[in-house]
Amino acid sequence: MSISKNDIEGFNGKNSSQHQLKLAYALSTIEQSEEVINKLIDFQIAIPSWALGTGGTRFGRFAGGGEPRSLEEKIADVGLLHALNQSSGAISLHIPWDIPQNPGAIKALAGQYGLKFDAVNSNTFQDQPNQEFSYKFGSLQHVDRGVRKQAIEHNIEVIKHGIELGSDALTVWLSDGSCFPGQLNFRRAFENTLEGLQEIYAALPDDWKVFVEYKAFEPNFYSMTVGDWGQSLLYASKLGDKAYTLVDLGHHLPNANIEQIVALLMMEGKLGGFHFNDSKYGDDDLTVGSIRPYQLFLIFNELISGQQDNNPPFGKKGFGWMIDASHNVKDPLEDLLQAVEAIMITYAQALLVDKKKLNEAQLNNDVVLAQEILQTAFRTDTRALVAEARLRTGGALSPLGLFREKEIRKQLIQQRGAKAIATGL
Ligand SMILES: [Mn+2]
Repeated sequence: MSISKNDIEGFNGKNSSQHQLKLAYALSTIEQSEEVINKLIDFQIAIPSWALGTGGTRFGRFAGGGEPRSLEEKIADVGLLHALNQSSGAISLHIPWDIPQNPGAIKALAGQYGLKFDAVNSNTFQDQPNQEFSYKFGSLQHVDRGVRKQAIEHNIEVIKHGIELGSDALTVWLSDGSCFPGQLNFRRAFENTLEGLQEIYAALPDDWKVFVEYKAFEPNFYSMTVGDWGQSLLYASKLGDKAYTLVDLGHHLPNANIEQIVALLMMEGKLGGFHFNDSKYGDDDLTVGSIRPYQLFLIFNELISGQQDNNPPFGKKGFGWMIDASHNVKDPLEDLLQAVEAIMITYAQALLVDKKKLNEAQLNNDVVLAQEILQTAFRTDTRALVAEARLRTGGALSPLGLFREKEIRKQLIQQRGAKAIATGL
């Protein structure tokens, strides 16, 4: 299933006059419009291979049909998203759900869709068939050296797959921890984990990075061995220059000040990756921007103002930006289009913050003015600028609108069947 240039041009033609009206208003009221459009054009967000199918919960999974049945079909789905929005130019693979059997062919296929391979992800949070040791009591933290060795070797294997595909980063998320007090010796768990990460780190090519992702709770509910940004930063600092902290928005305790975390990680040059989603209570994996758009804006504001020499600029090789959500009740592709849209709108809003005025307000302790400056930017409608960035790069004025108009899900169901289920959670 792919969408043709003609389809996109036809759709854009039909919607052009409406768009031009909105754009003219935006251009006349937003001084930095051109600069914002150019930054939006550069911005790419990776799509994880596990987000293309319907997500399940502990209680059930209600698939919508037409899900990708193979890695090739997953790449086709991301290619479709990218054709529609021109901002989803990378795919992040999860091993072993998506082991490329023929890396050369997979790389070539991705290239046809204009896609690159983002960070590769390891999995030691599940047991795989034929695996010698179980991860029931952890992987890198495990008291048994044999289990730890198996987890280390798996991560090294993932790096090898990534090298073949042209990826340049490994994301390690560990479910290690404990469910009950006394179950774990915290210090031993940390030291074992660090030792394992050091062995994995040693296997990284020179131009690679490793992202250490943290999570406050789940599946372990008493302690997590990489439970917060402090612990992640501790590992990343001890590992070395190629190790960074990865922030997943849903992996914090309720009401955590994520924007402050982002600011300090950037100050230390240790923010490496970002997983976008949203939540009401915990790791809900809801669509980014659907619950707390202002929080997302404040995070972007820090990301933009934290750009320094030791932090790569937006849109270039640097941060690993990825959507990490689960789509239980929405069409996964529609949800991903909404997510990318929300990120672009918010990024554009944050670019509008008057940094100079904000700095002055802060130095004058003018709290009211500081809030006014932030909220003026947040309340600016940047949708026409986002649409214009897409138009200039060959995307659709409304990716979701075209997806629905072409009845793409219906076509995918016809092609792949109503019971096609993607690998993943
Ligand atoms: Mn994540």
